[in-house]
Amino acid sequence: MAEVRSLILILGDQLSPWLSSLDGADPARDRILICEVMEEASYVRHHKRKLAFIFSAMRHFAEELRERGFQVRYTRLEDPDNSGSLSGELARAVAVFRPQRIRITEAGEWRVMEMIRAWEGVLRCPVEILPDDRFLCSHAQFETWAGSRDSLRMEYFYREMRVRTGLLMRDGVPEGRRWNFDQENRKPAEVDLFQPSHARFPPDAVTDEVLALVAARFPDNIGSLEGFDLAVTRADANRAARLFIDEFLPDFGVKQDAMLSVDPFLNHSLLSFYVNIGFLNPLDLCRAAERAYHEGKAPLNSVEGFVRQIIGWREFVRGVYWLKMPAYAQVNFFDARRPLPDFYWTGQTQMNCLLITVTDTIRHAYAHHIQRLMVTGNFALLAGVLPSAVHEWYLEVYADAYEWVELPNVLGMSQFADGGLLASKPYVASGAYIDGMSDYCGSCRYDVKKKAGPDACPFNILYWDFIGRNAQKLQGLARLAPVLKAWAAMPTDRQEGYRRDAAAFLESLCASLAGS
Ligand code: FAD
Ligand code: DLZ
Ligand code: SF4
Repeated sequence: MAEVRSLILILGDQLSPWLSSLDGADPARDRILICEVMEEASYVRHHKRKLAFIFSAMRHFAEELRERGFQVRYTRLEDPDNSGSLSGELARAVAVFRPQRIRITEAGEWRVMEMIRAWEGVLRCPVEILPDDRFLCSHAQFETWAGSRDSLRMEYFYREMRVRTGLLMRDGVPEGRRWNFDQENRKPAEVDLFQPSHARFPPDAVTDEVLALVAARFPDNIGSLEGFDLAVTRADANRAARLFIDEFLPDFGVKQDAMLSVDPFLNHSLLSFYVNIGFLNPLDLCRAAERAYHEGKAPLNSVEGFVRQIIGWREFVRGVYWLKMPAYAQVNFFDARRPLPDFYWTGQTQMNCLLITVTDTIRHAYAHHIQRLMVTGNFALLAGVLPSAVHEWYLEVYADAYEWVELPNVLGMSQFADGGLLASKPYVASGAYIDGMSDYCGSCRYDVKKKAGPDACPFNILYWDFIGRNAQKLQGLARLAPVLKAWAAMPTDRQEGYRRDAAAFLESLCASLAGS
């Protein structure tokens, strides 16, 4: 065998032909390694749909590289000599190819980077670790931006990203002379009889094989494989992106925060699966949205909102993750200790908003942002659930979840467990918010207007209990000052009533936990 120059290991969320480790790769002299391993498939109990999506996407991507002339060594999960770990599979490939060096693009997760850093010593082969330039902001650029700030605010970071990328900029000024058009967004939910349908991709033979594998090997993991319809090739992911830009982007802004029982997707893009796995390039996606604006096909409030999610929030949370890990995984500002209620796994609860959000999650391995933030996240925060348990749930149940994006969204944005490093106030709300943005409350066993007694919406009770319980820790948060003032002015017997009702409700959750 001719001497192999580079052995290029491509991870399951690095499925991009423009990956830095593939830059300059030579099909004649280099070999590619892609491996399905139990270690990655089981470090948390991923949703079945997430596993099927990742394995099928990996298998299709290996084929795409072969069609481009590359020689790909691919380990399937069921291969009898699969060692079960990335390190083990790499060692086996090194023994076969005896490459001059190993090349890898840095991993998205801290856990995997620690592993990679050990390889050179263990394998006695040079390991070249390249930056992941699929992200628009490098670690060094983010560190410089963060500087010595005590709190990091996405809005200011986003403005710099707009200037840096030139997206929606005109002569150095933001398009429409404003950075943010959220005032025009955030309309409540309404059934739209003309709502278009999102892209669906029926399984091919490769996906069918993977579905059978996941069903057999992961029978107890959460979720359903029924009606699996995710894109597992780059070509199909691009089709989904085009359909989003043409059909859904125009109303993306106004419907962004709405929640509707009959439609879990509304005008959301459902593209995070494909961006995070590497099928779609985030900058190209933003440029396509910007083009739609310039061609008069989508309004500025929608296009700006979409671009902000990607070059703003997505890059920002990744920056925070790498700036603050590994300590970030342990934060617990409110000292919350409660276990995650069982209904997060089953959907069995009488709270209709949670029933719908968890059922959507079990079915699709997807819930949109406001469901994640203001229903499941809001409830866990109000109830005082242990942040690491909340984090683990989110990492398991969503098909777009990788720790670099999930952890800061959960611990920072949703649970305020970092004490305000990432968010300016905790995202807590009573039932009125959910009622205003959704059609969930009308058919709920609880009464969203009631604030006391057994029929009162639990969010109303838990909200004030949370404020009272944490009043001291919340002092100094300007955006919560009116709420803290209202709590302080509340008659003691009403405060006591909230505390009592909350304790009884949380006790009933514990009882159902014990009985489950
Ligand atoms: P859209 O609403 O269509 O948004 C467009 C794109 O913007 C998304 O595809 C995504 O790439 C990006 N985006 C939007 N918001 C965020 C954000 N806050 N952080 C990063 N990217 C963002 N996103 C993940 O990709 N993986 C996660 O594991 C994840 N966990 C979350 C947990 C919590 C508690 C919260 C509040 C948010 C989480 N998000 C996560 C962010 C967001 O909810 C999802 O990106 C979004 O719901 C994906 O659906 P979509 O593609 O239809 O998004
Ligand atoms: C999430 C995941 C899963 C389920 N399986 C694999 C796998 O078998 N092989 C692999 O290379 N990657 C997998 N991944 C993605 C990795 O966990 C991912 O690279 C890390 O989350 C680092 O971002
Ligand atoms: Fe959720 Fe309360 Fe509305 Fe029921 S009444 S759906 S618990 S917000």
